Amino acid sequence: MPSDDGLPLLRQRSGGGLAPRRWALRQESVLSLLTALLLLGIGLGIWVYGTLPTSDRNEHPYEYALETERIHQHLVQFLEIASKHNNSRSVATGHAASAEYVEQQLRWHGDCDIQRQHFLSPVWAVRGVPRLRVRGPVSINYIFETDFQIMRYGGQSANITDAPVVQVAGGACVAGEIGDVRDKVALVRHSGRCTAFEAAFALEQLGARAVVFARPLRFKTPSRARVRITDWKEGDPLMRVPVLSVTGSVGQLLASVAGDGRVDIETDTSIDVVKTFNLICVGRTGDPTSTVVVGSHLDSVAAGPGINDNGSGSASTLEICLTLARMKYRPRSRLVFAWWGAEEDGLLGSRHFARVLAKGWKNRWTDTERIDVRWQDIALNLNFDMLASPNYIALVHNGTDAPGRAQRGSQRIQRVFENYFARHSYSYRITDMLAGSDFVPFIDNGIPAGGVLTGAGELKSIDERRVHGGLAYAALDTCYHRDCDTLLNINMVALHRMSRAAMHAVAIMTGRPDLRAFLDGASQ
Ligand SMILES: *[C@@H]1O[C@H](CO)[C@@H](O)[C@H](O)[C@H]1NC(C)=O
Ligand SMILES: *[C@@H]1O[C@H](CO)[C@@H](O)[C@H](O)[C@H]1NC(C)=O
Ligand SMILES: *[C@@H]1O[C@H](CO)[C@@H](O)[C@H](O)[C@H]1NC(C)=O
Ligand SMILES: CC(=O)N[C@H]1CO[C@H](CO)[C@@H](O)[C@@H]1O
Ligand SMILES: [Zn+2]
Repeated sequence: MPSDDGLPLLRQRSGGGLAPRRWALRQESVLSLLTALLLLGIGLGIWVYGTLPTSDRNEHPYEYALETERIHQHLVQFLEIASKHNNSRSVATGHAASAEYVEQQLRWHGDCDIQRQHFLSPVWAVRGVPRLRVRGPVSINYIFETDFQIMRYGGQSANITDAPVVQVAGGACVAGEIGDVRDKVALVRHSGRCTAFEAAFALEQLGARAVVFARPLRFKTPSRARVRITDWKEGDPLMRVPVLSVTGSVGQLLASVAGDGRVDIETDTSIDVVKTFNLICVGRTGDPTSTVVVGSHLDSVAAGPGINDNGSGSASTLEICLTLARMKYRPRSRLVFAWWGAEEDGLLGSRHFARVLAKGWKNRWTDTERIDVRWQDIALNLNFDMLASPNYIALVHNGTDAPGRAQRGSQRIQRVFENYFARHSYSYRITDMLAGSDFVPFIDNGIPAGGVLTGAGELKSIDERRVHGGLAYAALDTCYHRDCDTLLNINMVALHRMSRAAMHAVAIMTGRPDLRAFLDGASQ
């Protein structure tokens, strides 16, 4: 992989992306060949330098017009906003201020109509260290995070003392089989055919004071899985009683005392339902029946400012929008830019968008808010989440993962990104497109999607390091979902390459006269 491709030298944090050169030739036997190659190489180099970059630049003017430094400036603003909101841009903290900044930029320099789409989002927080204690001949205080966890969205604060434990038969999935749990702590050891939320909620309805899920013995740690309806919406229930997860061995002990053993559970948590919104900017030109939705999420997790995750995606989306406006771009297909809210709480913003547009669902704001997009008019979705992980790998979503009607078009989108990386001789890898970001509601509702990203908490292997450079045995983003996800966590080379990949796809897709036919595979 070339380490110098004519890019301005940007601040690079950890060497991500610079691959070691591998010398495969044995010098002594091929000296003359080398000389010939060298001359050829110089010739080629002059030719490439003289012609390719300029023609490539002429063929892809929008891609080259995108300035990484401007994206960085938006990130500086996001960080400033986070610092004024308890170091976070989550739904409960700096999200609204981030959206106001984006809106202001769009008003001043954009070429689209700004619309807000409001929805409710549950916000969950653990405010103090919880306690779990078994009373018996020998009392045991269990250790938080080692022996037990509070599952996410697992209830309001509670102070339960000396409550009997009862083990629930089956997976707590069939009300008739559950038995008497009223005023008891329900222990569930065998997960059944329903989700953790369905089991926990059924137990709460039957009067349980708390629910404890024991993990199978092979797991050494308790779980922080979510006990909430995945695509929660206004009106749906949330857990009120505490829901804990314990390791298999703690579960075994609790089961052995069930019947006469008693426990204390103390939690200091909160679930609040807050109003948040998606920020949508609907383009003024281009064919509305062939709309391209370019999205990224604007919120961060509560734990940190989210400058890579996912500020890098939303800042890039913003700058793509502003750059196209500056260049007076006239797309053939209409462009709609979206900054989703509440992604970190389970893609709630993009799910809300799909629910309202695809399914005609109404919440109490639907009638007063105008969103000028019809679901059947959306040709595709491009999603840009994390684009600047310090130890990055350029990742392209695998279109074949998209189900049913969305698959063919998603494969086409994947190819467009691959063409960009191949043209620049940048290394990249295909990654799945199953879960984890805002493309999900699109592919699940028949709309092709795709996108690029640079990786999160997963470790880079030695083989990947050989191909993609950077550090082996280190996370692609060590600061993923942590308070150190700040400007220092931004790899400028990654940001440069990935944001231009994004711009490339936006320009190629909205520049085609036959976008729908192209996505159907009918046209090349
Ligand atoms: C600020 O964040 C810290 C750490 O996440 C948390 O403990 C604290 O309660 C937060 N304060 C406010 C006012 O939200
Ligand atoms: C919980 O209840 C116990 C016993 O009633 C009490 O000693 C303890 O202070 C309570 N804890 C909280 C946080 O209220
Ligand atoms: C893409 O996904 C399909 C199935 O979803 C899988 O068979 C294929 O191997 C994947 N491709 C790559 C390059 O990972
Ligand atoms: C690319 C990537 O890792 N994006 C992350 C953005 O935030 C969501 C929600 O926490 C993660 O699941 C995604 O993985
Ligand atoms: Zn995240």
